[in-house]
Amino acid sequence: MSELFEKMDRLETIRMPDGEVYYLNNFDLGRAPDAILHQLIADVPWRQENILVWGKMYRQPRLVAWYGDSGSDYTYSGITLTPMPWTDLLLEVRTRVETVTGESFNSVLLNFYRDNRDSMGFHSDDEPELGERPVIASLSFGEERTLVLKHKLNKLAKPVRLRLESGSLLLMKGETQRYWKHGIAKETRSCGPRINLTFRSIVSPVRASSTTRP
Ligand SMILES: O=C(O)CCC(=O)C(=O)O
Ligand SMILES: [Mn+2]
Repeated sequence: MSELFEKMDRLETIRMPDGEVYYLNNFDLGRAPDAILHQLIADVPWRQENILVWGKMYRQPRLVAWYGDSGSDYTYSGITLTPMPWTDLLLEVRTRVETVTGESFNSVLLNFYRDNRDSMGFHSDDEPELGERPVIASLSFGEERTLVLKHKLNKLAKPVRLRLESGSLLLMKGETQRYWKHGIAKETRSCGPRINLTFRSIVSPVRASSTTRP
């Protein structure tokens, strides 16, 4: 992890057993988070995927897009995403994330939560192509939503609830994906749009995967 990141006074280390999670608000993107939100809503060719959960097909409750270096195919919940080439905006954001965290990323999954009914079910980012200890840098734009993390084995470990502010960076690394699941719940209140960018590094493309991410 970069010294720059460790020294940031806005950096919060989330206290949780068997996990390494950091949260930084007001991440310097060089532009207002809202401007980035609206550019992404307008420019990205968003898709709603069908996913296979326990043998049944569902419409994913959000829109997605996948960008990255060529060759960084990614398979989850029965779908394989072939990346679109990086855009100037995504490359600029990636450079800033890499500089601050000291990590490198070759792909990014974009999630678009249109309103309060969009969500992401509990899952771990533990697909084989992400390697042994995946490092995931997650940026949020737009409506504040709650990320809930639950320990997979230790029933005494309290779930962690994090409000992800617009313009924030969440870094998950170490054993986090092995021991914890995370997800974005639906909300009962009405919500504006939110876009989340999760930068990842595909270590080796793999064809099949059994994990599900409803
Ligand atoms: O929207 C979020 O903050 C979570 C996204 C996520 O967990 C994922 O893309 O794997
Ligand atoms: Mn995830």
